[in-house]
Amino acid sequence: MAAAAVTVALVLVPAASSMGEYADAAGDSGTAGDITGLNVTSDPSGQVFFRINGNGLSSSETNVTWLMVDADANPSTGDPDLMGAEYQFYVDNDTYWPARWDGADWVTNSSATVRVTGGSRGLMISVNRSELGNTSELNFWVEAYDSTNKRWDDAPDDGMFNYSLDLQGVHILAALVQTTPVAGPKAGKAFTLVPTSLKLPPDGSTSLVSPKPESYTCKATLKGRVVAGKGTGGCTWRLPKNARGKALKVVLTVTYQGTTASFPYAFTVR
Ligand SMILES: [Ca+2]
Ligand SMILES: [Ca+2]
Repeated sequence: MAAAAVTVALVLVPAASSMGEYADAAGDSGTAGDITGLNVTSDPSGQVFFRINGNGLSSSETNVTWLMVDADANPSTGDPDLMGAEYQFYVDNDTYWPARWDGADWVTNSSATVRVTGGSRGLMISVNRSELGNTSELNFWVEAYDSTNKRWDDAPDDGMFNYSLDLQGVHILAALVQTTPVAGPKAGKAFTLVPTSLKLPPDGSTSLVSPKPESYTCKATLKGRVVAGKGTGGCTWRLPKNARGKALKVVLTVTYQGTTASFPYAFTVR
C-alpha cells in the first residue's frame, strides 16, 4: 500500500521543467507592489497554480493584487474592459475575492478549489479548471495596484500571457523563419535558418511586434542522414557539392517563457 501511495504522489507532481515562466521588470511599479515574475503550472486533476513573485504584493487593503483569467483564451469574449477576462481573483493583505464575469457584471464565483497563500514577496493562487469554465488553455495577466496613489504594475505590460494545461506552458502556434540564402539551400554552400518571431494565440496586445524565441536549436537530415550543424543553435550547415536535388529536413526547437516547441521545415537543395 505504501508503494502505491508514493506512485500516486509522484504522478500528481508536475515535472520541474513543465512550467510556464513569465518575466516582468523589477522597479517599474512606483508605490504599488512590484511584480518581478510569474510561474504557472498545473497537475493532472486540472489544478492550476499561479505563482506571482515580487515585492510589496498585497501589503494592505489599498495595495492589492489582481489576477485576471481569460479562461477561453479569447480576448473577444468576457469583460471587454479587462481584455476578455471571465474570471478574476482580488487579493489584499488578509482576504481574497474570486469573481466571474456573468456577461454584464462581476459576481462572486464558487471557490471550493481555490487556495491563496503567501505574502508580500510571493503569492500563490491556485484553482481547479472546474472553477475556470473547464478551461484547457487560458490567457492571464496580473496587476499590483495602489489605490491610494493610483499607481500600478501590470504583468505583462501589454496584452496577456498564455498557458495551456496540456502543454504545461505557453502555446506556441508557429515559428516564422528566415533562411540564408533566402531562396533556400544550395549545393556546396552554407545554409542558415533563423527563427525571427513566434506566433502565439491572440493576447489582446496592442503591439504589432511578435515575440522572439529566447533560445533555439536545430536538427537536420539530408536525404535521411543526419547533418551536423554549426553556429547559433546548430542552425547553419555546409551542404556537400553532391547534395543537389536532395531533401533537407530541419526540425527547429524554440524555447519561450519556459516552454519548448518543435517545428519541421522541408527544403530541396538547389
Ligand atoms: Ca514589475
Ligand atoms: Ca475571453
